[in-house]
Amino acid sequence: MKRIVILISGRGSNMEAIVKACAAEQWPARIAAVVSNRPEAKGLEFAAAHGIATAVVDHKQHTSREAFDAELARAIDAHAPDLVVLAGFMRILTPGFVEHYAGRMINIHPSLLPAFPGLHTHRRAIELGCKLAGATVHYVTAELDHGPIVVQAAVPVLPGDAEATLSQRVLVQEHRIYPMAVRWIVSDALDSRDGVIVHRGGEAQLVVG
Ligand code: NHR
Ligand code: GAR
Repeated sequence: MKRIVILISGRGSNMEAIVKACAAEQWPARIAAVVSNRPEAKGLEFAAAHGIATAVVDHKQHTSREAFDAELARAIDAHAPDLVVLAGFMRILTPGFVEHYAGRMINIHPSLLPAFPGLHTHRRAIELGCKLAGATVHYVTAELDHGPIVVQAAVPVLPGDAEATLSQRVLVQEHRIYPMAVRWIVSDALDSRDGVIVHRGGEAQLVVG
């Protein structure tokens, strides 16, 4: 059984989708803990209600990113994870922290990377008149939103879209591709070829919503 620790900062709907898929599809894995940097994160309630261990490491209680990351790593490593899943986790992580979890930490980013790394992806896509938007699951590297891509989902940007309508359309697809990506990893279905992640069985690593 692979052990998964999920990091959240807020609502936790992606975490919820992963918890539910893990149970429904009987993955060879368990969600060992959910950790938040915000004590008020809504997702903590869902995790606790499902019998999952929760922890809070409040970034506001730490004077530097290094000190916060050290405490965060302690909370995570208490659960000996095989995989760390960033699910709406909103703190940039230091290179030392990323190195400690190299090859076993993934993130979902709400854009079609390499377009729009960083924040406010949907607003920026609308402002620039993009016709296609989406989300990307990628391995986390020290460079923000730049790690090897596991799977992407694409959705149209529709006339009249606002940040709220576009982000909702993308979120529906996030809830499809993030559980899929985690399932692939815990069942050892992925391979790295020249730095590119490929599904050994040839399953599509693109979802079009
Ligand atoms: N850390 C590293 N080193 N590499 C990545 O690829 C990371 C990461 C930490 C988080 C998620 C990412 C996203 O999917 C992620 C990927 C937060 C920010 C940010 O600017 C940017 C990207 C992501 C997450 N955070 C502000 C900060 O100062 C705080 C913003 C807030 O609290 O609302 O850390 O988009
Ligand atoms: C998701 O859309 C996720 O892609 C995005 O925040 C939302 C979290 O929702 N992540 C980031 O913007 C990371 N910077 P959730 O808490 O309901 O999963």
